Amino acid sequence: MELLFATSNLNKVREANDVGRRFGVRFRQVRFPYPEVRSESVADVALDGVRFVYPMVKKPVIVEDSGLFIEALNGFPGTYSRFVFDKIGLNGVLALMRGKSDRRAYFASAVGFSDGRIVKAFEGFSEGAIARSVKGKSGFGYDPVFIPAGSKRTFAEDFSLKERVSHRAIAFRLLCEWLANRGSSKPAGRSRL
Ligand code: ITT
Repeated sequence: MELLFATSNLNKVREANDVGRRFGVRFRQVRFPYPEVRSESVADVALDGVRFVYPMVKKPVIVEDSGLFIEALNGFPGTYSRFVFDKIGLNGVLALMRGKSDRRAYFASAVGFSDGRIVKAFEGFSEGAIARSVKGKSGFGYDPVFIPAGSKRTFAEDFSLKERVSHRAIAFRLLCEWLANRGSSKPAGRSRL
């Protein structure tokens, strides 16, 4: 099946399709900019976004909101990750982390789905740490400074790991499993009608 994915970020579509392929789901990018509600929760942003987009496309559609939450910075940049990346970049974030011994951080992803009847969010998280310098060329955004738990390399150095364990891989797997099981009573993700 094909599902519309309203996003400006082609990297997200590629990562979604890496998961979708295993389930026979193809995500097709559509560009419908939507306002991002001010919230610290990626699920709130994704649900609000998909409620905005569905009436325009009138077909089953998803949006995804994601971000990097750094413990020593009280969760910053979180849902403002795109804005912060555009303004100060990776070196700006590393500068904010100078002298911090607590390097813990996590990525969060929430996929908001709507078919006009059901509005639902699927969330994935990826725990790890902020590197001391920018490393690797793969992926996008903060991948060169994020070292997933259990690894010594950043997502940008070891993209195959990202494909298997990332926040986005988890959220899209939950979505695809739910799509595959639709009609059965198996619960998945987070539901809001
Ligand atoms: P949309 O059009 O889908 O909103 P976007 O890139 O603006 O695309 P977000 O609003 O979800 O996406 O912003 C998330 C930002 O967080 C993104 O631009 C990256 O800077 C960062 N980010 C999210 N997921 C990431 C990942 O898997 N790896 C690296 N950085 C990521």
